[in-house]
Amino acid sequence: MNDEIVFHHNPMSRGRIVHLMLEELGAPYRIELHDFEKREHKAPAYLAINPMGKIPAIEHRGTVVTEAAAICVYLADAFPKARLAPALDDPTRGTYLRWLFFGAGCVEPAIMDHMFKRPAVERPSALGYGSYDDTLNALEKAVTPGPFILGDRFSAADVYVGSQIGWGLMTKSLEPRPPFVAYVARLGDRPAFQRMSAQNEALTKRLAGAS
Ligand SMILES: N[C@@H](CCC(=O)N[C@@H](CS)C(=O)NCC(=O)O)C(=O)O
Repeated sequence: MNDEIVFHHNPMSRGRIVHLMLEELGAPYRIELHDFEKREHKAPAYLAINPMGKIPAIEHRGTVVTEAAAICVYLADAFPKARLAPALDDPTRGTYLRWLFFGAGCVEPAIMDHMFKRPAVERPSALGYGSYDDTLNALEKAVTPGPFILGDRFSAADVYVGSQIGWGLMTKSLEPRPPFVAYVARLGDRPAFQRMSAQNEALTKRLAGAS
């Protein structure tokens, strides 16, 4: 069986989350770069892979996976030797899934609405994330006391939630609360993070040279 992962990527995108996951995983992967300027992500060949025309996506063992959080969960399970997910019968899997889904379902829309200054809605209780403040207070609990979401054990939940916190701090869409800043600094010290950053710097230059 061909076990290579095909990774559809753009270095200025949520593809960085998956790139970090792949570097943490240590599994073989090949990057298919999509130039946003050239609208390569909206070409029919890519729309056949991801009808949303969005990055990231992966192809692995004949299956397409899209959605950064789903890709992280999928890869952690597909490559258990990397120990990036608790086993199915490990109770901490509940905590792991809880914060991964919270990241995708609550943190992401909360910080996006905040960044775009979307007007307040009539019934915030109908929003899955409720309010920006409640979301941040819960998120703070996820990374406290740390060092990781599962305590001493680093997991794919840190890859996903940590990437969102890092992006939120960088874009100032997330309040720079000390636990967030300290958590992101810890993740940034990891060799996989440093490899991912260096590779994306080079990929960004390559795309700039090609446009
Ligand atoms: N829900 C998707 C969002 C993916 C997404 O929005 N990707 C952006 C880049 S960060 C994109 O491809 N934008 C290009 C476009 O929509 O034209 C995920 O979590 O993977």
